[in-house]
Amino acid sequence: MRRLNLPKVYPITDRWLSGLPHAEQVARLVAGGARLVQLREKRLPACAFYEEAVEAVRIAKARQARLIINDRADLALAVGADGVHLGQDDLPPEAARRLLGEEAIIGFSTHNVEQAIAAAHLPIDYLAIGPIFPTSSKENPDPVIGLDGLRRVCASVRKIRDLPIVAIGGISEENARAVIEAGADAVAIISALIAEAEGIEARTRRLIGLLKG
Ligand code: TZP
Ligand code: MG
Repeated sequence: MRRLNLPKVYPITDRWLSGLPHAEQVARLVAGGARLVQLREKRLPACAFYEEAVEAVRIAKARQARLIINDRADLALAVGADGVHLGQDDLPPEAARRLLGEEAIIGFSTHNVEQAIAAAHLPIDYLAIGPIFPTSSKENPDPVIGLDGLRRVCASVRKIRDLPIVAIGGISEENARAVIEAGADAVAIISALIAEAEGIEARTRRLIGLLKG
């Protein structure tokens, strides 16, 4: 299987935190240089999310950025997104792979070493691990694993397979470099980029600059 070339900064949208439609968040994130964005929506009805996702895909494609849909392989397929991000309780990655095909990007959330080891055997393109630090962007988050937990996950997964690892949870300008130095290929971020509608583009550009090289 090919190895996904992940940009170091992987922003995730949140309509309720930012107060902006998903497509507008994507427009600001890609204007700031984001190359891969995830749409994360837990409340809107599918028909409303679909409309926003169609527009978000259009904006991302115009800037050669890739777009991933959280939770819903059916929506990812319907809107022509680049892939889907699945959690432990979503459609199994094998089923999403059958639905979306070999070219689709499939990401998978894990929360501890045991889940990460199991995930390394799945047909996925990247593994997400977290929360690394405390977060208030997720309801009922799993226990924080810290940088030591991240190091343990990276070491365990890489014994099995060269699978890109995305760290998530409480990551900000202040700690992002330490997260990459602990072994993550990328940082997935909600609040530190989009919690305030004003300045999304500038914050994205700054973070990408901070992690360059
Ligand atoms: N999964 C683990 S932590 C988290 C998710 C979706 C929330 C990350 O948001 P933030 O604001 O970057 O901590
Ligand atoms: Mg999910």
